[in-house]
Amino acid sequence: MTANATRRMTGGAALAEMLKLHESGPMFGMGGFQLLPFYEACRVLKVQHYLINDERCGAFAADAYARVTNRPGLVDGTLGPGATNLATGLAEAFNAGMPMVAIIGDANRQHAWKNMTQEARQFDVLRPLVKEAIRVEVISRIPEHLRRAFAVATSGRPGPVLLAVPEDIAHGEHDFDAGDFWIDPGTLKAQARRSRPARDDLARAAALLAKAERPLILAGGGVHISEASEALLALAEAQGIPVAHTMSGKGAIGCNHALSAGVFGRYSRIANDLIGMSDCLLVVGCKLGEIATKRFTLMPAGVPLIHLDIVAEEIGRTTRQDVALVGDARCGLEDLLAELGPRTDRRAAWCAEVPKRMATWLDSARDRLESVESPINVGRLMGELNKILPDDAVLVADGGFAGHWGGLLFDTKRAGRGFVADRGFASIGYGVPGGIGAQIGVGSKRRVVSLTGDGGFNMSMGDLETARRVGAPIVACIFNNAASGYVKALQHAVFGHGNYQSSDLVEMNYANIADAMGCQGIRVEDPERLGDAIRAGLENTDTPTVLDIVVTRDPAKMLPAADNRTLKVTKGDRPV
Ligand SMILES: Cc1ncc(C[n+]2csc(CCOP(=O)(O)OP(=O)(O)O)c2C)c(N)n1
Ligand SMILES: [Mg+2]
Repeated sequence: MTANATRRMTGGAALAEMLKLHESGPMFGMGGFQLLPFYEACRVLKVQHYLINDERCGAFAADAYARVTNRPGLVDGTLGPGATNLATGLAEAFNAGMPMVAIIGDANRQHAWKNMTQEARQFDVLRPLVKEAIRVEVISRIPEHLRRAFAVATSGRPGPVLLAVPEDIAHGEHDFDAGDFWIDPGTLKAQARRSRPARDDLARAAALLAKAERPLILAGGGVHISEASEALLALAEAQGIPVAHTMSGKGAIGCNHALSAGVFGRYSRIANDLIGMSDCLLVVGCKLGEIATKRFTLMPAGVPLIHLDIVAEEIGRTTRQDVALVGDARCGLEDLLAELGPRTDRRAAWCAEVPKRMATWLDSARDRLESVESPINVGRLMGELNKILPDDAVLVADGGFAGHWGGLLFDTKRAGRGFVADRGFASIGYGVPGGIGAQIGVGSKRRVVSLTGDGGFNMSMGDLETARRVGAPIVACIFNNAASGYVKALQHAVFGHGNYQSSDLVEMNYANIADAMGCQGIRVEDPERLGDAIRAGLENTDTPTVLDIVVTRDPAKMLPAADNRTLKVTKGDRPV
């Protein structure tokens, strides 16, 4: 090819060509006129593209795909409602730091703002929900813009990038410079462009850790983005430092590892107590937001705190720190280990506290994990999943109780992102589309189970059709409590028994609905049948499976870690 060779194609085709070069994952979206040349080019170039039934679900699927692969999730929406439907999913990816590229169709610039159909200030609507928003104004710059989108999406704290493509750009033809179709291989995947903390900061952090008797690592989702699990485990084992995690950080080390202290924050097994006992906290890849800190009350004053994060200005945002380590989690953990030197056994007693306390906690949780109550206690479902799911399975959790129960009671059996919860924005409706994205991301050999409330399922059950069509045999476990349960439980706790407003759902049989949609539907009312139902779902790889699990309707019993009969609520307080 000569330096001046040109390639004549539409703007839409140039977009597809650049995505193909990026070897990026499947795209989820719903077409419209503006992006049709892009769709046609996806067909011709075999860029995998899946129709989704709601663009929000497309963004959720792309988000979950990104979570299990660290590669940018791809999503598109057409001008107007397609674009604005992306808002919730973009906010999730933005808050959770997930790499994503979202392409939206925009109005033909010949006629924009002349009451074009489907027109709205969509760019302004979505702008605050993405890390970078790019509007293509010059067709020849499409390759450059795509490179920029991938660079921004995968570097620093990853995030979604919006690319708005006016109709005349997507449909217009141009003699592109053939040499401009290149990519930067360093930007295909997060964590791109790693950086290391400053040497003197590392020395100060190491000095604090070295003198600590009871240090504790608090791991957030950044550990997964950085793929820092090995470095984390090496540091934890060599130095005798137990590891607690946020909901997004679950799997930072395997939950069944002797040093795993489980989740900390709003929900906790033993970790919050260990935080209270610790004399040095090392926070890694964690924003220390409301849930992780129990609304900013959990981190003890006066205990040295080291905060390692890729975003400099995130450090100190919610919680005072003694040492700020700015850099990639994996690099920072490797450097800390190198700085701390050889293995030490001097914290053996502190480390031994963890499995001892965990065993005591487990005893106290048996009433939930092994419950024989009917209607079924959600804890029993978690107990069965812990027993049955293969080590490499992924559990996706929706924004309602699913995330809470899963975050507290689910055990990943190895390090890595085995638990995917939409904690960035905590929307309900993530379970099914998140399951689809995760399944496509991990491939057909691994099984994906998703947890969703009935309310969340009602929101996105249309995409069970997508799951079936694209061949994603997810096992969707629906907590059928005939309620917007979390809301009802809060109303019960705050306003008292019987005082519920707009939190009841009608009784539904989701197994029948699944059957009618050509999926496997199994209704489970007897806790002793749960195990077989889960196994039947895992065995079926031909269609998605819906387990319609009838769980408690008593709002006093819905909260995973609190008993409403003893829960003390002061007015204006958020009880859980
Ligand atoms: C889109 C959206 N709307 C509202 C909420 C607030 N919310 C949190 S949990 C919840 C209840 C959801 O009901 P369901 O999906 O049935 O789950 P359950 O709590 O009953 O298990 C609601 C409405 C939310 N998180 N997301
Ligand atoms: Mg419900």
